[in-house]
Amino acid sequence: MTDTPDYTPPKVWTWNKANGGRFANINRPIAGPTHDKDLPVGRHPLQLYSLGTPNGVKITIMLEELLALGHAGAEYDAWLIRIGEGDQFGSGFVAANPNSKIPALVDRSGPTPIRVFESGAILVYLAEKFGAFLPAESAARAETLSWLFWQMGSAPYLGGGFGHFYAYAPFKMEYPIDRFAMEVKRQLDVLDRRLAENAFIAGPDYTIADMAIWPWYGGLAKGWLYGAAEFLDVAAYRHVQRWAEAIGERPAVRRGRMVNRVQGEASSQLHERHDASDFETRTQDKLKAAE
Ligand SMILES: N[C@@H](CCC(=O)N[C@@H](CS)C(=O)NCC(=O)O)C(=O)O
Repeated sequence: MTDTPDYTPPKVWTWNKANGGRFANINRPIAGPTHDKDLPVGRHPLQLYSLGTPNGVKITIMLEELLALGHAGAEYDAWLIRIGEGDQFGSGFVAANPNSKIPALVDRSGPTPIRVFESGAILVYLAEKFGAFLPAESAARAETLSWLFWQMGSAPYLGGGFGHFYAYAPFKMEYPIDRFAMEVKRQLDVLDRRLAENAFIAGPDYTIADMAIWPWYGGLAKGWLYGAAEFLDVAAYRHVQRWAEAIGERPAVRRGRMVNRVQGEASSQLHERHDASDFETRTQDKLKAAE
């Protein structure tokens, strides 16, 4: 250990707004809206309110995969929620997700809008609605849901634990980085062993479990998260690498990654998506820029 423990917690915790970490401006110890703001509504049955983070990308991948399969009912409007600017605390967003986190989906295809929040719940909702990417047979379904819930329980150790202390905390602390690096490497090994024997996470078929796990652990394997590829020696997880590469090449995954994305090359960002042709416009912009 190189850092000296010099903090004694007070009897009662109080909100110290200036804790210095990245995202300190949006972290608060209370729920509920901070301001009145209705959510926009587009022309499609499904309205997605999100941002191109790993949790947001799960849903845009699923929607693009459904559309690629020919499910016209999966047409969607994707609206940008800028969490760094506090959009998740607007009254309309809180009505869609009382937990104030992206992604949130509103299904307006029936007489009464249905809200769905939590990315895992949204994936299951869409899989059941369209009868796709979640096997009907009992054993395969149980395996898929087990891995989906594995992701929901595991990723906070990767993002909120490892990623926060390695990349976002105001200074480096050996204890939490060590603790969460150990856990994340264990999780990568869980996936690597599974993928050594299976093409996809739940077995021979591509499912919502892959769509949930790939943006986090596939992104980590590809070196997209936290600048930690070397530190975690992600290249050593050969089967995760093979799977991450194969999924990343799917056209629907490429499209899904662009939606609500506000980082990276301008040509990789489609801030809002309201029509399939929005991607083509982006591609044309890219070709023009290359001229
Ligand atoms: N368990 C949630 C996690 C969602 C989540 O953490 N979303 C983050 C972005 S990836 C967010 O909206 N953060 C805003 C905030 O914490 O205020 C899910 O999977 O949907």
